[in-house]
Amino acid sequence: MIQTIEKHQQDFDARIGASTSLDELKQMRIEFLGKKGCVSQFMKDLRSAPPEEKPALGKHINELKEHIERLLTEKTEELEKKSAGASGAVAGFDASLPGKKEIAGSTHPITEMLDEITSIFFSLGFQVEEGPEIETDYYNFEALNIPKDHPARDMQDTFYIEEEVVLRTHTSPVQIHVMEKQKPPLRIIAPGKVYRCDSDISHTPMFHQIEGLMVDENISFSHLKGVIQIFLHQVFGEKTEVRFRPSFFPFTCPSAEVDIQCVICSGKGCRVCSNSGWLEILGAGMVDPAVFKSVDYDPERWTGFAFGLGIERIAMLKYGINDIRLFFENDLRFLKQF
Ligand code: 2U9
Repeated sequence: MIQTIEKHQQDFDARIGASTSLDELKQMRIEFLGKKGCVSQFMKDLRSAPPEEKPALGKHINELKEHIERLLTEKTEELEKKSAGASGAVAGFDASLPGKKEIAGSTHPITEMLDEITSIFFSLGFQVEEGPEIETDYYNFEALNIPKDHPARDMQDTFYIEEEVVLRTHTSPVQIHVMEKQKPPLRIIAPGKVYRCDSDISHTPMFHQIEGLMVDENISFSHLKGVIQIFLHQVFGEKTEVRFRPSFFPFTCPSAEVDIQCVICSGKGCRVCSNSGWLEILGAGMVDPAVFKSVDYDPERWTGFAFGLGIERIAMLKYGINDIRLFFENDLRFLKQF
């Protein structure tokens, strides 16, 4: 019997050495270790062997069984590794199954618009300045020549934290802080969140602004027109018509509102432009001498222009969005379009 056991081991060793597939190994496991396999048969034969031979025979059979199990396990791992290497798979991973789609995040359309506008002004030599969203009455109103009885100061329009402390209603206080610290020449933009008590289809209590300020000797309204025209052509296209209308702001004089030809109807007149053919895009003007006095700039020597625009409004016109609230509802069906 010992010779038969050894013969089976030699047979097994030859076959496992030559085996090349996992199917072959499965077949060998059945043949050698299965219920009807040779190891089971040796165990049955052991029962009828002479008692004095039983211990040695049992030891041989167990050694054969352990030998077969060990080699089958080793060879299985080796062949699995080989096939994983070839297909790029790992154990327990089925490369033929459809993959899970990774959902990638994307930049918010307002951030995109802010970045686009910032980089246009950056290319024109403007530096980005930031400041606090909570401001004193002085920086938000007083230093900007906004009189005590101005409607913007009303509690209906401004969020008050304390009597003299507000959520900034525009980013203009940033320019005041910068002018207090730096002497001209200056070329800065101030992007950021601003707050006003207002909520409807085109107003939200928080929105984003970019304001710009350029101060130097001999800065004129022509410089303002040139910079604004370059900016609007870059955002809405080189052929976009731009017009300046007289207006009034407490912090600029003269002041203007700037329109572009309606991007929806190309000036023919439609619902979006209230049939005027024009869309109001931003406000601008020459810095009022009273503002320069409050930061100790000599208005006889320095002149400058300033402008302000709402990011949401520009994004709505650029992308044809009719409700500002869509920007803040975080509905992925809306956000994924940008
Ligand atoms: C300083 C001096 C002057 C900033 C300006 C406007 C005109 C303007 C509005 C546009 C749409 C606000 O978001 S909006 O509602 N802004 O029309 N802003 S001039 O003038 C300044 C700023 C700072 C020191």
